[in-house]
Amino acid sequence: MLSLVIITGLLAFTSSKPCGTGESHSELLLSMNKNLLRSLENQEGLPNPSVHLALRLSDSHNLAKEAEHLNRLKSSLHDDIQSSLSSSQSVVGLLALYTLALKSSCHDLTTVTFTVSDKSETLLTNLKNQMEREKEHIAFSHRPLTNYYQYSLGVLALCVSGVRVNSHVTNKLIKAVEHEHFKHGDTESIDTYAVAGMALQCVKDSGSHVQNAAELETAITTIKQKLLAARRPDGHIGNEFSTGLAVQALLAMGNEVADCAPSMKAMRTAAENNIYHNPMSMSQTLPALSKKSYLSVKNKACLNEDDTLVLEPIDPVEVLPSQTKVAVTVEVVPSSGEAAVYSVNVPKSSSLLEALTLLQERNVGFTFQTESSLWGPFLSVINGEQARQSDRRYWQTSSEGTALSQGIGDFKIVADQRITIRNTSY
Ligand code: B12
Repeated sequence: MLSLVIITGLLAFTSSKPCGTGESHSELLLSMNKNLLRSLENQEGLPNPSVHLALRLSDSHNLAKEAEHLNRLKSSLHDDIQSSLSSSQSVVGLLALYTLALKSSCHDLTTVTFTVSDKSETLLTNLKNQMEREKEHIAFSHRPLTNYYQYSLGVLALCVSGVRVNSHVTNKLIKAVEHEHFKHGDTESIDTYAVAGMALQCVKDSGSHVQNAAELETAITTIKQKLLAARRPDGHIGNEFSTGLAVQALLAMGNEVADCAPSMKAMRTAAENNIYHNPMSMSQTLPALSKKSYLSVKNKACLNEDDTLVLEPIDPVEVLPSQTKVAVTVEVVPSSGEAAVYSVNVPKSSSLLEALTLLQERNVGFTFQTESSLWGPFLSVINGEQARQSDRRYWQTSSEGTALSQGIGDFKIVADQRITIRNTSY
């Protein structure tokens, strides 16, 4: 009897503070949800459809702010995609995220159109056309025009919107899983396996892919195995930034992911340590922590939604640069292979972007340029040399032989460090 009382007591304790974490699970979800909502206010550049999607998949809402953001997506993001389509650029990933964002707000997708070559067609028709181009590019050169992550997002967005995905399009994704074509630089892209898993699960559930049902099933099983095998000792799947998508995929594919599962614990710890301060990483992680996946967009009804999420005003805190300086050595390896080395002292905890900016201002022959993206500034040109995505090249950042897991805007320099930036093919 006594042992029963103890066990019941312990169960009650663990359900309020799951797995012995400091903050309760629901408090953490609420604080991430608020941070994500707050990110809309500080957003520079385009409104972010991935952030919108995550806000809409949450249990708590601020419906007025979400409606306002939806309008910004329908104007600014829409115009940006329109101009990319007009200049024949491949924007399948952005189109797919835009579709998912609109669908998550239960917006009537048939009312959203783009005009290409004087012809006005719906968002979904444009997405389908973009997917056809991607598919033909794969047939021709074994790679999509963009990447398999975006190709998977395209399949997912069409499928959750109730569009029957062309079986040739799905087959190309199945083949890519079979041939292990999902790479991020020189490592496996767990993020891509995860999105492909959600996309293929959706196709399976829709019952439309009847011809090659066995191959589809094999691909889904392979993805599950890949994700489970990519689990690190600390519980993350791939790395801190792919775990959210990986857990979403496992949930979508019918796996049980308990609150106390190592991957959930790992994400909670990372969230508590403010690893997910980039709104994009928060947007991919929060749904997983609330045990939702992008697949849930399919049946979203937007009825009787909670409207209690309010942002308390916060006093702006001025962060003064640290008095302590750290030495940064930047080694640039262009495509010629002739390395150049630069050094600069920066306040401790400066971002790599701040360090590179300081270095550029010194006029020591180092220059750089960035392109904006949903993740923040993407390093595109160094010393006048562009690493072009169209040539399958990029400026890879690494330290001590290990690729940095964050971009130049987020990576903080806390001790003397040597950073290598190499023009690399992928
Ligand atoms: C494909 C991809 C790449 C490709 C992009 C080119 C291409 N056309 O395929 C390549 C291999 C070049 C690449 C490079 C890098 N990547 Co990358 N990439 C991705 C991936 C798998 C998909 C991105 C995508 O297409 N999104 C869909 C479209 C609609 O969104 P988008 O924002 O418009 O997409 C563009 C940007 O995301 C940009 N991009 C890609 N990676 C990164 C990373 C950063 C930090 C930034 C600012 C931009 C950026 O390229 C995309 C295509 O143009 C994501 C996975 C994820 N979870 O998002 C990782 C991801 C975004 N990458 C990541 C990282 C760390 C990098 C690198 C910093 C690695 C390194 N040490 O060099 C570099 C960027 C260095 C630089 N020059 O600034 C991390 C970012 C984590 C974080 N907290 O910042 C992710 C989340 C992977 C992961 N789980 O670790 N990447």
